[in-house]
Amino acid sequence: MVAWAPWGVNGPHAAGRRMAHLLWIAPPRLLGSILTRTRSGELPLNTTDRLATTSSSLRDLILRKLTYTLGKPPSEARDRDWFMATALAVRDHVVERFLVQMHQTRGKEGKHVYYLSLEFLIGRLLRENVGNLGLAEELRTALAELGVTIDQARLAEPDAALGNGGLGRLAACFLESMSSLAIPAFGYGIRYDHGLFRQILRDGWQQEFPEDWLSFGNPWEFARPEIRHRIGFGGEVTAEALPDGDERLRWNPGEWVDAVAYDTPVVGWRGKHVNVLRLWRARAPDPLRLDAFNRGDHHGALAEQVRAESISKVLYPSDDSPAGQELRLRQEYFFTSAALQDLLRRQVRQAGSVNTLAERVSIQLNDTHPAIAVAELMRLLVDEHAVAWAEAWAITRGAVSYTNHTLLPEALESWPVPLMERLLPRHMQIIYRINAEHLDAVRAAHPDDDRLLASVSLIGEEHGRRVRMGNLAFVGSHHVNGVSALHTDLMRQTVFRDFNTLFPGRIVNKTNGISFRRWLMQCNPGLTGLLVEALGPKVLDAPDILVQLRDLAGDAAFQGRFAAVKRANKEALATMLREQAGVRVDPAALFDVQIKRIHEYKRQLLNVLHTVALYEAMRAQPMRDWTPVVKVFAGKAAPGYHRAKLIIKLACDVARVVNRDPSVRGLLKVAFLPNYNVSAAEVIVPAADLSEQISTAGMEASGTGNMKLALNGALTIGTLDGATVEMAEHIGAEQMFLFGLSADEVTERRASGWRGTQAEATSDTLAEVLAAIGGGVFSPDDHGRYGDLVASLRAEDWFMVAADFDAYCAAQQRAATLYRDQPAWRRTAVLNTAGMGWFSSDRSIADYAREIWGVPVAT
Ligand code: 26V
Repeated sequence: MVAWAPWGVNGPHAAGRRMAHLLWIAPPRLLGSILTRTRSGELPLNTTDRLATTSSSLRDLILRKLTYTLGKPPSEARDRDWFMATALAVRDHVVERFLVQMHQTRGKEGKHVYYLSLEFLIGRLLRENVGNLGLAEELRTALAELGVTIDQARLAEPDAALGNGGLGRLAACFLESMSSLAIPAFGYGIRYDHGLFRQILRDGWQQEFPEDWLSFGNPWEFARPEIRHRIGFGGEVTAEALPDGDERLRWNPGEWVDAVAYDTPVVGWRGKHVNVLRLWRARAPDPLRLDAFNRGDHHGALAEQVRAESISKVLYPSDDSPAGQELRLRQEYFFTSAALQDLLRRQVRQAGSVNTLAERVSIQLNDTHPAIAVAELMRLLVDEHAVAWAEAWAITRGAVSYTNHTLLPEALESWPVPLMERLLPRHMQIIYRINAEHLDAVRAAHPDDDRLLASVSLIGEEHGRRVRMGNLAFVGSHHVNGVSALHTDLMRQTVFRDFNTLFPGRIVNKTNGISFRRWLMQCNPGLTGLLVEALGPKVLDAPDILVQLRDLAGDAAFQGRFAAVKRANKEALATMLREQAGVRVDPAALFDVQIKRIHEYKRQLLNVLHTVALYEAMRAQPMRDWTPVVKVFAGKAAPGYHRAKLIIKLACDVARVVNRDPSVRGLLKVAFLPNYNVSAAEVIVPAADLSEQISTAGMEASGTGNMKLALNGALTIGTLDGATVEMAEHIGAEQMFLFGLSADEVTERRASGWRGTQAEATSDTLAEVLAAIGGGVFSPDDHGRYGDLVASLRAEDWFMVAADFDAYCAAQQRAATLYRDQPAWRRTAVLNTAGMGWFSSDRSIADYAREIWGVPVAT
């Protein structure tokens, strides 16, 4: 008996449909009244008023939602309607928990955490909410009685793709963990009308189309039109003389935009706690200029509205270059200001003044996107709340902390001073003053060190005068953290080297983690059931006991069951690849997956080169005892990142040639799955055998896909980069296929004037692969297509693709060989899962809470 089967397979059945009709004809009696407020304002929380959690009450609630909220009879309902009705019913349960919690904790809440992030990559929420509320079984039965499978409803939910990749998904995992650990927290971000673009591959070329996740409404959110903050832009600063002879500076913005709150409740594991993700939508204070409209100037009448609302229109898909556009700065300031105004209002309401802010709140900046918070909080404290400058600075530095997510110099945000002066004139003054005081202090401690001053200044002079947002965030924070041990070390040695000398101890490490609810329990119920059987239900709450699996790693019976789960998951992925990529694969083959944003430093190109090498070798000797391999690629390229798009095209070109070649039939398949998103990851992650984590060492800050895949029993082929280093420590390096240059070696190579031709000269395989690709073997329609790409590998080879090629192929060889020894492979897979308990985002968040936020955690 599998003790964990929340989303088992139950087909729609005719009896259920008949039942739904009966219920429609005779609507069910309300089971228990919905929570109501008594005259005293207290919630009547006795059990008769609570929503019942039986399957029949859930069924009735869903039917009521379908009927009265959506206005549809079951006979007319489509999958999307069932999803909406189900989500609304589940939301009622979420709200109930929230109200109960409010009732229980009123006045007793401790320090609040505010997580400011321009991105929250949430994906679907139905399964997460149902799973965390513990209602999965009841819901399945309820829907079955209505003639609907849980997957019919679930798959009709659009992904909330309000993020680009790792950084946004981390924010979503962190929110879920904060709720699971019952840490009082708010997520603050932007409610984009359009999230990350939909990717279509047309003849192998990526094309972007807008996605429209809100087009059928969002059942999880609550619009809060009454929660609205004014956000200013432009205008000028005036000085006002005060009676005591001092002067007060006042910002008179030339333009106003309203930020309107939309709240999505975030339920923690076992429904323990509910926090809120508050996303801001931009609205014009005046929806239209009636005078202009009446004059017949219809465009002009709406112009302000269009300008204001463009702020929350669309997520920037930039992952290739820091978005330089003014709109991006407007987005950053917009949501940061709304968040700070919102939390200050709460502070004043609860504590009576802003003075105790730093004791009562912790504001975490997710990368530099909200770094303007440092200046905005100063402005609000000094200009709006009349706090003295020095005290305001102490409050700001006491409340704010900052997470860095990349060291790539080209990714570090900076804004041109003239743009800042035009858009945020008061903030620019504040930044100048912060900088002056900061540089005075540096000068006092290190006289005559102009290099040091230039390096730590908030204003850079390299490409015109620009405000360096990383430096601003650094000086305004009490802690600055990296996201893996290696990344944090490199932060100390490179981008923040001088800051680390000036402020020793300010930089700390907080290795990333992933939500085990989403990335194990929900996406892999088969494996979760097996783990519960083997280790007991405690594993669902205390993932560190996964280490006990080590005792079972050599047990043939356990291995068999572990492998059976993997096999079923691979069959599901095979179906998806057939339907969505048009590629038929054998689930018995080794599934080798690389799923992440397409970027040169992530080196999908290295994987493609190996694919070509393998293909050529198989073709040359088809009768050899090959390990059948399926290469799975998925990921989006930034729309303007031509090289990344070309790499997608190459993967597709190689796929076309390989998949059509009868000489490698049954040996090699290549699939590029279009439109990678969270939901696709939830199918691929449980099905992977081999996880590609092959970034150029020193360039991937952490990675989190590496964790998801290993937790689900994939073996890692990877470089010693990001959190993969720590995974090797927890799992055992001998259970992984590690290869390639270390971060230090990469630095040395680059300094030594390395060229890819040096690798080509010593590797026949590399030479053949480059000749084939460069010569047009995979692009017969355009022989020159990959000329430049190959030339750059032969020349600078910045990402060390040529340099690492042979080592990578050798590691691939080791993986293929091990796969042929299934007991050994399975044992290693079990050991990978066993070593991953530490990588729960609950552990990450508990570390933030204790060491950065000063918030107690009950564990
Ligand atoms: C931005 C840019 C812009 C300029 C050119 C290259 C480049 C490369 C990456 C980025 C994204 C930077 C922020 C980010 O998403 N970092 C990711 O954060 C994850 C969560 O901490 C972490 O796991 C990934 O390793 C890291 O790339």
